[in-house]
Amino acid sequence: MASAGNLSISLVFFFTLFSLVKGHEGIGSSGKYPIVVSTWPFVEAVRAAWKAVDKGFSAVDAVVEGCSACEELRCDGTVGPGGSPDENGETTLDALLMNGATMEVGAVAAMRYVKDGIKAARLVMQYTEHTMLVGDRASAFAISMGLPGPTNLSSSESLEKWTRWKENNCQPNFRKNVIPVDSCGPYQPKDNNMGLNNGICSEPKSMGIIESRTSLVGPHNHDTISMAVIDKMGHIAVGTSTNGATFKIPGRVGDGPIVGSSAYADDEVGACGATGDGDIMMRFLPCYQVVESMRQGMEPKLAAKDAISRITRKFPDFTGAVVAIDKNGVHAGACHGWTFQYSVRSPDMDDVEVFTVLP
Ligand code: SD4
Repeated sequence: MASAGNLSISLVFFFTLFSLVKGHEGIGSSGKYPIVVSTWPFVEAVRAAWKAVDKGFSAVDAVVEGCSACEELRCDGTVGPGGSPDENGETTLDALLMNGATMEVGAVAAMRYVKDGIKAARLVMQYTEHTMLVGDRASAFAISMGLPGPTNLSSSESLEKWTRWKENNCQPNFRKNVIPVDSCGPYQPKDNNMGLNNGICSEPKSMGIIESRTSLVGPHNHDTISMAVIDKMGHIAVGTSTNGATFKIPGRVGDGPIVGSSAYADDEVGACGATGDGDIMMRFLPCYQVVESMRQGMEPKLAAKDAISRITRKFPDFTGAVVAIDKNGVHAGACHGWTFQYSVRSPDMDDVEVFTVLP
C-alpha cells in the first residue's frame, strides 16, 4: 500500500509531468524575452538554451547550447550521432546556425565522423566567409578547427536497425523508377535512357497526387531539433541539428542545413523552425516563407499555416511542421500529417512548457 509520503511524491511527479506536457492549443504569447522555442518536447535542450540566455549569453550561444544538449542526448535518435543509418549503415549529420542580427549563416551537410553538428556549423559561421561545407570536407574542417574526431557515428541501435532493413531486402527505401540488380541494388534506371526523352519534348508530368512516403517519413523517424532564441537584447538566432532521414541514399542532404527551409531568423521580424519530410520541405523554403509573411503583417499562426498549406497543395501526403515566433515572443505552430509538439521557455514560465498542434 502507498504511504502518505509516497502518495505526495507521486502527486508532485504527476503534476510536474502534467505541466510539462499539458498540451496547450499550439499558440501562445509571452510578449517578453528572453525566450526559447524548439520543435518537439526536447525539454532538456530548451532548458540548456534557457540557462544560457537567462544568464545573459547571446541568442547564438544559447542556440548552440540547446542544440548541443540534444546532440549529446541523441534526442529521439534523430539528433546527433547514433541514429538514422543511411543505405550503407552510416550516420551523417546536417546542421545550421543563423544569426538574425547579422544574417550570418553557418551550415554543415552530410558531415561524417564528427558528432558535434551545431558546433561545426558555428565554426563555419565564425571562421569562414562561406555558408555551408559538406561531407568529408566539412568533417576535415571541423576537426582542423578543434572539434573531436574522426569518430564513428554509428551506434548499436543504428546498426541493428540497418541490419533489419537489409534483411528486409532494403525496404522501404528512397529510390524511384529504378530496377535493383539484386534485392538491395545496385540500381539501374527503369527506362534505361538516363531520364532523357530521346530528344522529344514532352509535357511535364502533372503534379497530381505524389506516391505516399509515409512509410519512410513519419512520426517515428523524423524528429529534428530546430530552435529559435530571442536574447535579452532582443537579438534572434536559430539553429537546426539532425541526422536526417533513415535509410537515405548516401550523400543525401535534407532541409536541415538549408537556410530558409529548416530555420530562418531576422531580428526585424522573428524566426521559424521546421521539422518533417525535408526532401519535400526544402523545395518550398517554409521558414523563409513564414518570416516573410510575418514581415508583411501576418500573425505567426497564420504565417505558419500558410507555409504548410503551400506544401500540402502540391504534396497532400506530406508530413511536417513549422513553429513561428515573432520578435515580440508571440509563437504558434502548424503541421500536416502528424500531431506536432513544440517547447517554449519564457520568463513568465516556471519551466519548459510543451504546446500541441493538431493537423
Ligand atoms: C530531414 N527534416 O532530414 C529532416 C528530418 C526531420 O523531423 O525533420 N525530422 O528530412
